[in-house]
Amino acid sequence: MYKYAIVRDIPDSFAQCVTSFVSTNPIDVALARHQHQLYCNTLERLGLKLIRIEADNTLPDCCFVEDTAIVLDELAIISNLGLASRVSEIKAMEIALIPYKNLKHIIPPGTLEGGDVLRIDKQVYIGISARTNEDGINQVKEILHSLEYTVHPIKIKGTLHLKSVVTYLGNNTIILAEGHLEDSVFSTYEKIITPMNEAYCANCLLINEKVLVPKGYPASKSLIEEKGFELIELDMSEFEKADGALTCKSILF
Ligand code: CIR
Repeated sequence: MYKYAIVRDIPDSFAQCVTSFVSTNPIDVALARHQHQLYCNTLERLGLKLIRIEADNTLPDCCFVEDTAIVLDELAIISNLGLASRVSEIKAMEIALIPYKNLKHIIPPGTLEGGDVLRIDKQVYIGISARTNEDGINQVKEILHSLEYTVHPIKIKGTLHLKSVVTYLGNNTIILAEGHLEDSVFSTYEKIITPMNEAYCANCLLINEKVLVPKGYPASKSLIEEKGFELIELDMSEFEKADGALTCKSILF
């Protein structure tokens, strides 16, 4: 069961974040703040105590805290983000985690972003992406070796992070967007495959037996419900425009 969620407020500069999203409809920062508040309220309603980090207007992507650390029961690993404009985001995360965890660090030339890290019990799947390199993954392996975690590097294609296309729902079941991973990966799990036009719904957030899903993906929602999961829908429109999804906006432990 998770007890804490680290979240970070939305900076005034959020509309200048890095994104591959092409749209004539720019990010509405006020709406993003409203959606983020509902997200935070939902985490609290699910029993989590929020650890809230202030926004930094010089870091437009700073609300995507997931990328800045991997937090496990035994320790936390502070990332070295793969995008220069985001590297300083780790400072506030270190300060937030110091009271709770022993900290380790990924150091250059290794890079790692938490969005590439999917942990399921003692299995740690890490996407090799434009943001996370093999050196970074090897450093995680070293750090976790004595703690009996198994690290699995995974080649991904056509997506920002591993967790943009696959997340864990509980009950040995993953949700996955087709076409970004080799078929043999995750063969031991039950799979829910999102329809092609609903790939964004492959990022869901499991919190204490409830599954948060982005609003507006009805086919995926039905598939998840058919498997018996309890869902909570949240509007993520302004974060989707920023290439961000549900897991990106918190670190749970
Ligand atoms: C970025 O490109 O770095 C941000 N705009 C989005 C990061 C999303 N984070 C995540 O998937 N864990």
